[in-house]
Amino acid sequence: MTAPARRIAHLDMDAFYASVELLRYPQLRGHPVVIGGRSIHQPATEPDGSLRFSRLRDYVGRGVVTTSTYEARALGVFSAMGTMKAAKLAPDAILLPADFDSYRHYSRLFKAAVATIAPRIQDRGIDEIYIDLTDVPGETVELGLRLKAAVRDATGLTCSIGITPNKLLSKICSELDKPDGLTILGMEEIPARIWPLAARKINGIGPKASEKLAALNIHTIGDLAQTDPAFLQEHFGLGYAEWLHAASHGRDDRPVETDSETKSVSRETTFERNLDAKRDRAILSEIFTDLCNRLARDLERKGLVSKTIGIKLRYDDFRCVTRDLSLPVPTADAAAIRRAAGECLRRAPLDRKLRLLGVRASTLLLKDEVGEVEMPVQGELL
Ligand code: TTP
Ligand code: MG
Ligand code: MG
Repeated sequence: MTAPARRIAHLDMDAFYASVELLRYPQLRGHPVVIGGRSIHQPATEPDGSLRFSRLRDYVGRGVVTTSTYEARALGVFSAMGTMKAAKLAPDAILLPADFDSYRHYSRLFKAAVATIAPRIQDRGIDEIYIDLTDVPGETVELGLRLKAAVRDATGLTCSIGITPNKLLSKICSELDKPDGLTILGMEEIPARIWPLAARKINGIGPKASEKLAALNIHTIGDLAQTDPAFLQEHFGLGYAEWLHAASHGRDDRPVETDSETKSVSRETTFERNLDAKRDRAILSEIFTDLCNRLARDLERKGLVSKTIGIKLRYDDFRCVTRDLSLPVPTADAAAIRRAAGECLRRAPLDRKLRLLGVRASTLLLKDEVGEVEMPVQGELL
């Protein structure tokens, strides 16, 4: 019943904006360089044709550092630091203004290069993507090296990649060996390699949550994994506590959502106590209908209709199953969603207690694009 192991990569470009600038000004390679100036910090051409670069010490103003090369980071200069504060740490660092058109250009180039090797890509911003490598043939290490080489050939830039069974772990791992890194990790390596890391390394544990965790004496991901979920629930509420617990054990079943397949909309809920499909039938049914109603409202609000309705169940042993059903007619109707989800539920094993129930609508279309759909007669619905 457990899904076969996936192979998911997270790829993030190294010091992205700064590295693009180094392509234009290769003479700056090896120097501390900071992006964050204004147009007056554009390099000036001297009468002899050479370029005169601004230095961080020339900066006056209230701006922040956008990013910096690893040489500047060695001096303590990082993204989001006040530029004048950075100037105290690294007065001789070169300062350049940002050129977003170039960054977008190189962003498109590196993503296209990856797509020639692995087409299932989810955009995660200008300099990072998730890649589903599950069905791409080849050894994991070789695939990782091929991806890096393709990015380098297409752009002249380096990136760092994490490859693990899910997005959560891969996002953590792409950072572990930056720059120019490749980190491959299996679930069995979580205690040794993930648990020693600070809790805030988990994407989804922000500054507020990590501060709150620290106050509870939970500092590392391992501390979190060892914490009783009931204790977490007292302090963070059920849903987030449950997610914290799963994340600390490296569990994450989110799919890589490519742009070509329209993304999905989903609603899920973790029960206050585990529910039995038979004995708690009434309450389960009520929760189920409520989820479908909310999902229908989400679709309505976004002007979407869905052709695929799915459910997700998590059992008391934390295993998950999903089931889905294609509809003959795309819908955003709560009753139709409830019927389809009910059909999915009948196809799922219900012999264990349930901790979580979710409903998902995918294969989404804009309602306006679908236009008037002729309703099939009742018999054709089945
Ligand atoms: P990041 O991938 O976070 O950083 P990076 O690529 O510069 O460095 P790293 O090697 O650690 O990945 O962000 C990508 C780009 O997004 C970065 O080059 C500049 C921009 N950015 C901001 O504009 N503001 C910020 O606070 C951060 C963190 C990044
Ligand atoms: Mg980056
Ligand atoms: Mg990034």
